[in-house]
Amino acid sequence: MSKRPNALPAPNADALTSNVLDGLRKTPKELSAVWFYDEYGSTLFDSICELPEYYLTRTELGIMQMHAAEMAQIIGPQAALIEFGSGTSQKTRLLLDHLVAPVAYVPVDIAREHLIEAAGTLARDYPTLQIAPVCADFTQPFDLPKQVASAQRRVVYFPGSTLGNFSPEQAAQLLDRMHKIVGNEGAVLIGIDLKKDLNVLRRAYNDAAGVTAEFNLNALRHINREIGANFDLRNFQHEALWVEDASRIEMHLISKRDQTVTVAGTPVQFRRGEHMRTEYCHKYTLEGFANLAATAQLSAVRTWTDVEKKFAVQLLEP
Ligand code: AVJ
Repeated sequence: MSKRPNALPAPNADALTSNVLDGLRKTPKELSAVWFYDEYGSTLFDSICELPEYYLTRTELGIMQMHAAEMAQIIGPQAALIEFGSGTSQKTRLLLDHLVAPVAYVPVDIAREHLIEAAGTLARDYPTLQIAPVCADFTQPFDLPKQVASAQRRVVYFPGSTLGNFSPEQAAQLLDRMHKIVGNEGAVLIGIDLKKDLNVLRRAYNDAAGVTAEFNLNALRHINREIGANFDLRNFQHEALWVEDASRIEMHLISKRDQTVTVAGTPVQFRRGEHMRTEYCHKYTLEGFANLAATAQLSAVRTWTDVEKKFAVQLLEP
C-alpha cells in the first residue's frame, strides 16, 4: 500500500449524529443504510453473501467470471479503478486479473478496519498494483488520491446493486457524481439487481438462518456505540417487504412496544408496531435503469447478464 493504514481518517462524528436525528424526525422514521456497516456489520454482510437465499453475490460473481476479460478489454490499459463500497473487493479481483497495467485501485469504504484488511490482502496478491484506500461515506464528496492523476482513463466500479439502496433522486445524484469523477473519457461499471419472482426477492431478505435480521438490528447497535444512544435490540423486530409501486424491497425495524429511546441526548418516541425504514433495495428493469442513468448523462455501452437475467452488469459511458 502506498499510504500507511493509520493515515486513513474516519468520517466526521457530528455529521453522523445529524444524519440519524434527521431520519428519526421523518414520518415514517428512517435510518441510512450506512449504519449497517460497522466492522461486525461488514462481517455479517459477508455472511449474507454466502446465504443460499441471497442470489445476488454469486450471480454477479458468475457474470464477472464469464465476462471480466471483455470488460477489461473495453476499459483499456492504464486505468484507475475507483470502487464505491469496496467491502472485501472479491469481485474486483476478477477485473484486476484482466486489466492491462492498471495505474491504481482506490477502494472506498466506510468500515475502516475492514477496508484496511481488504486492501492489505489485495496488496499481497497484486504486488505491483498501487492501492490507495479511502475511508469515507461515498455519498459525501471525498478527495481522490494523487495516484489517479496519471491514469489513461478513470473508471468507477460500483458492484453489488448498492445503487439500489438509494431513492431514485439520490441514485441519480450519485450517478451524476460518478460521471463527474470519471470525466467525459471515463466509464462506470455498475452491478444492478433485476426485478424477478417476488418470492425469490422476499426470501433473499428474510433468510431462514436470521442473518439478515441480525444485520438489520446491528444498525441500532452501531448507532448506540457511535453517537451515544440506548436502543434496546430486543424491542425491535426485523421485516423485509416488497413495495410494488416503488419496485423495491424495504427493510424495516418494527417497534415491539411503546418506548422512548435517547439518541445523542434527544428523546425519540416509538409507538408499538411503528415501522422504521432502514434500507431500500430497488430492483430495476433494464429500461428503468437506462432512464435513471440517462438523467446523469450516462448510457450503457455493454450489458452482461446471467442466463436467467437475475442480475446485470453494465458499462456506462457519457
Ligand atoms: C449491498 C446494498 C446490495 O441491498 O441487497 C443485503 C445489502 N441488505 N441484505 C442489498 C443487503 C440486506 C445489499 N447491498
